[in-house]
Amino acid sequence: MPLETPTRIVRELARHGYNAEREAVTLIAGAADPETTLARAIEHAGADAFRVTAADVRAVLDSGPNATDAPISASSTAATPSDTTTTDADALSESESASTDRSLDPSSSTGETKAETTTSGQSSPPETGGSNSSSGRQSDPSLRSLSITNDMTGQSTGTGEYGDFVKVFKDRYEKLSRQLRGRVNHRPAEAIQSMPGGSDAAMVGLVNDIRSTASGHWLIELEDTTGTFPCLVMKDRKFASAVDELLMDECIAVEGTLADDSGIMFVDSMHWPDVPRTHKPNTADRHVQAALISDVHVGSQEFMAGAWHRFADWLHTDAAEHVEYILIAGDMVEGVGVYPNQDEELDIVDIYDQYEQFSEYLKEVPGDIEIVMIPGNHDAVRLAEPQPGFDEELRDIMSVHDARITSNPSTVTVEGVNVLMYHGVSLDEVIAELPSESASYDEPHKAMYQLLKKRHVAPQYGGHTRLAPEEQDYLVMKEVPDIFHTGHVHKLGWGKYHNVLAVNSGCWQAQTDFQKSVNIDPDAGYAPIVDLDTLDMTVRKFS
Ligand code: D5M
Ligand code: FE
Ligand code: ZN
Repeated sequence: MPLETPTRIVRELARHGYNAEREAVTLIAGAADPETTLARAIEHAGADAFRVTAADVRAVLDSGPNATDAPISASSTAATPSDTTTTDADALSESESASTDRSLDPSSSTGETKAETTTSGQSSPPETGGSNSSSGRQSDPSLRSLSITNDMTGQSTGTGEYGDFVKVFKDRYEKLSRQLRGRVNHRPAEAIQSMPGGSDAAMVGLVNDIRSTASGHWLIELEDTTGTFPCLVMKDRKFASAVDELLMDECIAVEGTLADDSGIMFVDSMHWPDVPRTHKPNTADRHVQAALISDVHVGSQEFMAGAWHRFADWLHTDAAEHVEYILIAGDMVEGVGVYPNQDEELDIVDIYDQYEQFSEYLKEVPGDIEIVMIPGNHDAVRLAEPQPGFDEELRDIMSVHDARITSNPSTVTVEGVNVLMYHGVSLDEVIAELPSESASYDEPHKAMYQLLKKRHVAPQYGGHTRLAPEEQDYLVMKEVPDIFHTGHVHKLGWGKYHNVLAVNSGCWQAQTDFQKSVNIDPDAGYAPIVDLDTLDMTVRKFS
């Protein structure tokens, strides 16, 4: 099989158990005889290496029997990578229209693709290989910075007993009430109960109950660590519509006046922990990009291998030279037994085989790209959130790319930019419970705005999202992220909320029978690419 595309080369290397530097792949693609060059580069790398480097390929090209042909062949075959980028260019131009079409919030997305010319930086003749260092395709790993906070893998202490629930809600209250304390002069529920009738009062609490009264007003019961207190929002108040956006167990503050008998508070204002409007996001101090993807669903009959190959191919081109990170927000594989009758649509029935296959697809990604992964509801970790990162056996299977594996949710700081990664199961609930203007499958980023406002990735306990009580509430957004990245709903949507870039990244799985039956039309085969120095976003289409 001719090795005319980077993906083919990467796959061939992977078949031999090797990962590859991007530049190595480019050099092989540009060689007169890619097959031989590849075989000899593998030999040069040696059996103990796990990566074929550009130096290996150069050594082969410089020293081989065809060495004298090399400059000619390199320049004459410079067309090879350019040919392959024609395909990429198609993808790019598609993505240009896609990104413009999909600019749900044009002010926050550039809608502009930054395709490099396909000739720049490619295929320097091997003997001048040193000059390749000027090619932008070479990234300098020493410039990178990546750290993870809030990883709870191995920290789970929950036993599911009553005491754990008390602890986790107490911690939630502590963390979120702190965000509200400076804004209202609140008193504990217990103290409010004994205040004189008619007093002004304020309370911070978790929403314990929401009921509409016979006359159409809203009765919200708030709970703090001392007790509960009923708060009445009259239907004609301007902020009454905000009650429609409330979820159980979220933390809010109210200010108002007590009734004559001090048995209820008439609410005059409501407050959320929220993201300050003045939030100034951190940005990288060099031009570097991250691809935000999720929901790969390898093992499903609907997994879009072709789109994935095109994405991987593109990553090997100059246009992707600044993509140094890929953040994957869960659902690496389709899993087994996740939904009823799911097995009828499985391509790979064994969960470990699914991860093996996922690992094969990961190998197509240039070896120098840093990958961070969190699990989702289809992955083989506990379903209840927070979900710990993959266990040793799965890490071992996926070790090929040395990806960082962390819990769902986690905050990943990339070049100074705080990216909150969360798979997104609670989005189904936010979309189901809130009015469609506030959250819908067509505008998943708006559902994300609600979570940012509530400063919690999955507020509601006991509903569709399963939560596991732990010593602390890992699902609280203690710090304001600069980027909030989710997946799960398989819809692409992005926008800015108080300067935080919210991105729901679509999927790599075509519509399933279930999705057809409920009219979910997934956005499959897109890769949102974020400039970490500006937080501008470009969407590239590979499907
Ligand atoms: O789910 C992708 C999206 O589709 C997410 O919004 C849930 C929804 N979904 C998919 N299959 C089902 C079934 N069988 N029941 C309910 N909801 C479903 P993901 O879990 O990421 O595949
Ligand atoms: Fe999914
Ligand atoms: Zn999911």
